[in-house]
Amino acid sequence: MKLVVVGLGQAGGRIADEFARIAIKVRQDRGLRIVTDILAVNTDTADLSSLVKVKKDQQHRILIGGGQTHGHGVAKISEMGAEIARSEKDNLIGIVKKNDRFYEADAIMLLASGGGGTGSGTLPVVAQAFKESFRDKPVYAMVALPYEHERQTEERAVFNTAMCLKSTHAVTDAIILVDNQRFIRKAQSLANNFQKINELIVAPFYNLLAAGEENKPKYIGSSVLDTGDIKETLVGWSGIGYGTVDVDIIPKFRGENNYLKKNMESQRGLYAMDEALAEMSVAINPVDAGRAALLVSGPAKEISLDMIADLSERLREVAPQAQQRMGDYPRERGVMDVSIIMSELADLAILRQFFQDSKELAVEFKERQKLRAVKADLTEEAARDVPSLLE
Ligand SMILES: Nc1nc2c(ncn2[C@@H]2O[C@H](COP(=O)(O)OP(=O)(O)OP(=O)(O)O)[C@@H](O)[C@H]2O)c(=O)[nH]1
Ligand SMILES: [Mg+2]
Repeated sequence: MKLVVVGLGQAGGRIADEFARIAIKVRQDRGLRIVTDILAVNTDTADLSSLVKVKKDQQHRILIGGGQTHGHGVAKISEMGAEIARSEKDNLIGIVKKNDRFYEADAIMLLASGGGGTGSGTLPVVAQAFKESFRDKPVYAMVALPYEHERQTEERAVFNTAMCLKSTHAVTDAIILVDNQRFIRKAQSLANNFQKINELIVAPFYNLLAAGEENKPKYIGSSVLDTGDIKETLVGWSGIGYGTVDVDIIPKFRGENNYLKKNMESQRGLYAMDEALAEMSVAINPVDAGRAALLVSGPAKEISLDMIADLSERLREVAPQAQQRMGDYPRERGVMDVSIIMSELADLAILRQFFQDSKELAVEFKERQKLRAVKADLTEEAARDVPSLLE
């Protein structure tokens, strides 16, 4: 599967940079193309110039709203991000279309954080514009949710995220939620280590995108998870997960007992699968997923039909209502890994929390505004009889 990747705002740009890094790696290591173009769009010049892998020209690092923000961002005011995007969307559509390989792209992936102003504000507007212009390509969004401490202390982060999610959901084919907080559960040292977090966020896409592009027969699995399968899976609220296990961690069974041998082979896949499920990008209840896709990749001799059947059965157990798609990709060396997409999630506690909190904030913001207006009136009233020096 080949994507056009567009990163919006700082987080979006940095995650796009990570997509660029893995795309280069897939090209070098496997001779495959998983992206047709990667763009970073921002209101902030410094953010754009800090990127590493996204091409450096103005058709790839795109400054928007220069007239309003003078290249310094929108300071978390997502309404301003949205307004800037409205006046720049035709320009962005033009840039995306101009790429020679655009016709090869299977879908568009937009990336942003929910908590800032540029990414969260531009995301829904750009998504809607792309959706209307590129009718044959699904538009997906990936949104990085603010850390717990940001949710507690930065009202704007909560409010922006809620507005962004609500609006983006209305105009995209799927939204992949990525909760920053979940990536620091294991290692607190990851807090604010965005590069490492972004690597973890993008990791599942390496094999998920490459599997369907593979053309050498020896790397084509017994069941291929191709572009069509991913498009059929990615619908509505979604999460992704990735787990990996060293193939040597469970030694190869050398005895005669076939049953035991098969069982031990499956253990590796199941181990990686359990990790992928535990490490989903957002807390989900898999029972509630309407669609699920699983890709297992490992050395060819480690992947057996029995193992795939065991993984499929486990997936059925954890996500009994999901339309299931499975694939194997005999490509990795030394490790076995499992990438999972859970989609069409109907019941996400974290979403309800954002919407609920921001509903309360909206009321509070209005109250504060009223209070400010009253105070301003009182001040004006008090100043009425003071002579002015102006004519
Ligand atoms: N996953 C991830 N999250 C990030 C990254 N950088 C910032 N964030 C999160 O994104 C939110 C801040 O949004 P930014 O993306 O910096 O904001 P922006 O879109 O550039 O908008 P403005 O700076 O307000 O113009 C916070 O919740 C951060 O925790 C990143 O590289 N990766
Ligand atoms: Mg910024």
